Amino acid sequence: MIEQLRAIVGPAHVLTDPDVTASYERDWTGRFGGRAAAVVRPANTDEVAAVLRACHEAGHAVVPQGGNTGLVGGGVPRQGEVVLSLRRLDAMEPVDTVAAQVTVGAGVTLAAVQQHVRARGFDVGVDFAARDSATIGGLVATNAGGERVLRYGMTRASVVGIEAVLADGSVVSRMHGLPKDNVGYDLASLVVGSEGTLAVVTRVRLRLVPLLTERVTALLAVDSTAAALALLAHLRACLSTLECAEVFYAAGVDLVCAATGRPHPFGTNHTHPAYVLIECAARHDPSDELMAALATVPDQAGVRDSAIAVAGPAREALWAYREHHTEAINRAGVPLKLDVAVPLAVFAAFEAELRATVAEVAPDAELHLFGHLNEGNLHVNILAAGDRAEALTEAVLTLTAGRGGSISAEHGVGVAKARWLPLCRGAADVAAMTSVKRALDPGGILNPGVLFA
Ligand code: 2HG
Ligand code: ZN
Repeated sequence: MIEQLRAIVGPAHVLTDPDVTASYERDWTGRFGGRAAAVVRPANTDEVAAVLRACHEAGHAVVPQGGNTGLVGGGVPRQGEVVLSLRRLDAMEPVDTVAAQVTVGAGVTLAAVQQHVRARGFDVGVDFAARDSATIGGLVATNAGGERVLRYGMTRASVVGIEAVLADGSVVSRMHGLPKDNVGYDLASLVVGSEGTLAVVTRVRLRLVPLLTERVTALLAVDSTAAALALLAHLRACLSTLECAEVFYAAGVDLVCAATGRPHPFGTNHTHPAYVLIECAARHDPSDELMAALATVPDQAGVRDSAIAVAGPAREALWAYREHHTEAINRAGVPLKLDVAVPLAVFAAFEAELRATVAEVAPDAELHLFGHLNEGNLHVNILAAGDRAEALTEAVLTLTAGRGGSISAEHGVGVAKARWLPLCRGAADVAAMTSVKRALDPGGILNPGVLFA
């Protein structure tokens, strides 16, 4: 089969030397990975189709991979699969300025698309810290969320067309970008968030948003999670330009400052229980609107301190406290990562319960919480979990599901959460999903072990 793959993509693009394949075989955190039979790097949709046909006929499992920034083990091999790297599918078509859409290859990074469309006065609705490596195909396959979900929704909301290859090598494609198209099942929507288990995304047509060049960022120190939520409710009600609302806590700020050498946001002697980072964006300077909104924050809202930045570098300095969390945590060890969301009505109580649960199950572990406030989405990062990792996962996910939450808000299920799928999805849901999987991938070659344990 390796010979067949070499004939399809050319010998230079079938990698088997362990020194070369290593970076494709382990995830970014170092938590997941295994050996691949080979890493195959096709150049276009036809080659992807031929590779899948060959693997389908041989009954050989395939793990599709984009920028390898996933956090749930869904894009790295486990036991001798073929890794199908989509990174060479990096073509970008000109921006369709009339439709406000663009078509790009699956292997283009988010940052490259942003740069491409910003030059024409547009922007991508999705954004997050891994933008320089994460690829559009991966964003689509995982329905990536990020920092602008408050305004623009998850990746699904930005997808108007998909070309994808099914397990047997057949190509499904709907790339005309019609905002209205009710002819049959929406296959694109089905593929979004399917984590490489139903099809391999090769090209994507994205709906673009206007480029909002005027931005103001504020970091607010608050008393508690309840205060953060009260602040959010106030700001959302009076700001038409609100784009991001992120939350993090004292321990995370300490870690980021230690890892990056940055000063504490409000001076070393002023660490606060919780921090809210917000950003407003518009065509015209949104500072006045923000200042007016902040001036009317109710006294009981528990805001302790604030910093506001308009200029690019000053805004980046505030964002750094949030965006360096992942990296700073990774430097301290290999964390257990969970990604949960609960309804905002129970968010504050949940945060307290979560801390208590972790302390009870693993008293020596170090817990870092941060995330996307408006969506009730907390990234639960636990260092020094030791042999308590499984027990912690069980306890945190059970607690989350019990509060009406999601055990994977935006990172996907991957292999990391597959065992716990039934916590969030009923028997009929799982049966329907299994039927879809069997129908589209009867040989079970696409990303086995992901989504379904
Ligand atoms: C973020 O919001 C990402 O920064 C990564 O979703 C979260 O590292 C994490 O746990
Ligand atoms: Zn996130």
